[in-house]
Amino acid sequence: MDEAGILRDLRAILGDRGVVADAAGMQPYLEDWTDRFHGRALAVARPASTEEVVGVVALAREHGLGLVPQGGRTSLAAGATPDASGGNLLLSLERMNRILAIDRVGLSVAVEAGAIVDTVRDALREVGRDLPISFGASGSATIGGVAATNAGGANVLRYGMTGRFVLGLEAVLADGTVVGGVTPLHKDNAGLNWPQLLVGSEGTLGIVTRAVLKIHPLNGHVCAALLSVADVATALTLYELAVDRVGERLSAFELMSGSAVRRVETALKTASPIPVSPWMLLIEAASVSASVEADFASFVEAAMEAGLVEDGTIAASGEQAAAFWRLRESLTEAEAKTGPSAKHDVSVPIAALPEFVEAATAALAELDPGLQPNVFGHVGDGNLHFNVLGVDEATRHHVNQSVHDVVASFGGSISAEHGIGQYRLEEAYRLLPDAQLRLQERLKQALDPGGLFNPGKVFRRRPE
Ligand code: 2HG
Ligand code: ZN
Repeated sequence: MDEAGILRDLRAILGDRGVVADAAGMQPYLEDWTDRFHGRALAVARPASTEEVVGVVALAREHGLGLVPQGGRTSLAAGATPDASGGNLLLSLERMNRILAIDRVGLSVAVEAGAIVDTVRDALREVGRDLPISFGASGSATIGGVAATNAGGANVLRYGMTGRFVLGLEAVLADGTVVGGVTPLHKDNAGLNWPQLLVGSEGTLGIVTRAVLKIHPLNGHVCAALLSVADVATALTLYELAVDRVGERLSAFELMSGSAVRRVETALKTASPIPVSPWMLLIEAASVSASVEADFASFVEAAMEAGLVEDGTIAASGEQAAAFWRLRESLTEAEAKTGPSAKHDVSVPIAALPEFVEAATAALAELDPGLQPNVFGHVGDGNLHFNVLGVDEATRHHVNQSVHDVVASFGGSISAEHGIGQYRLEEAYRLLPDAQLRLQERLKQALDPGGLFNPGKVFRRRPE
């Protein structure tokens, strides 16, 4: 069938509101956040229900069209951007954005996949509950997107990755089957834990249409400190002290290089609340009990007495804490403002962080002494964004390879939280163990033999 016929059938399934096919309307759906990948597509399908998703999947299967699912389009791995062929359909879940049920006692929330993370979190906070999935893009990212990509963020050291929140999913498979649902069961060992197979699959194995997530008590007492330390080794000593003194109430332990913070000051005209030093830490603890405040203050005092901290302050108000977080969450935007960069989202064993930073810095200097790293990340997860400035798409592969080779020498991961998408596809096939790649290919073959879902992401395309 020709393009016009496919669009006619799509409109019959979704109605006019459910289809965007004009160039201007489609534009925002075709670009990735970093502005590095630009794709083309036949149309954007915007279903309003699971049944409509089933209809779109059937249409795509019938015509051999790739289907690229999209949430908030904030992927840093171009996981939701179509390729340049123009032969794919985009599947935006943005109209499926309802909060279906909040269970205060049962500690769960059921939502449609297109619900925005912040919207769900705000609704929960109104009733004294919380969804501590915390990262800069949470105002656009959707629950379906963060579940399908197993998104990370600043609270992972305490609550785990998004997959840890997932109690259940509803999903549409490539053959049109609707599997699962949103009954809030905290325990369910009846068979395989299949929802976790879709977690982190980046839309390549099924389309998440609904989710039921575990929620947490809203911590009424939150403490934040912005501290400067001389080096990464000292940051690690401080982390150990925080674990001892603050325990399970520690909710964030974020590292920022001084040069990354300076970039926020210059590119975004936002001043750092404390003088910029070689390395800075944003540390947070939270609890339902006020006792966390005294314990946090005594931890910071002990750190200062031990000479681990060069300068710093504990936030005296919620506004000051918010200013600390604004600085932290502006690092990505400030980096983007300075031009194209080679992104690295790596993890190594936590104790190896200082040695890794040294080795990766040395490897870059050897490759090209002019290369400038822009480093920040999540100490408690052993996860650093060891990004490199001024590297465009034509040359970034050498830089990626050089940093990833260092990561591999530490037994680390080339993606701690952002995923493979299309950005890291070649590096995944270069560095992931063969046994893992073969297992992944077998799962893909079993669930999506026609290669319908998110072609060219996570999995290499099969030869025609
Ligand atoms: C963060 O930690 C995000 O702020 C984005 O994961 C990291 O911009 C990046 O590379
Ligand atoms: Zn991160």
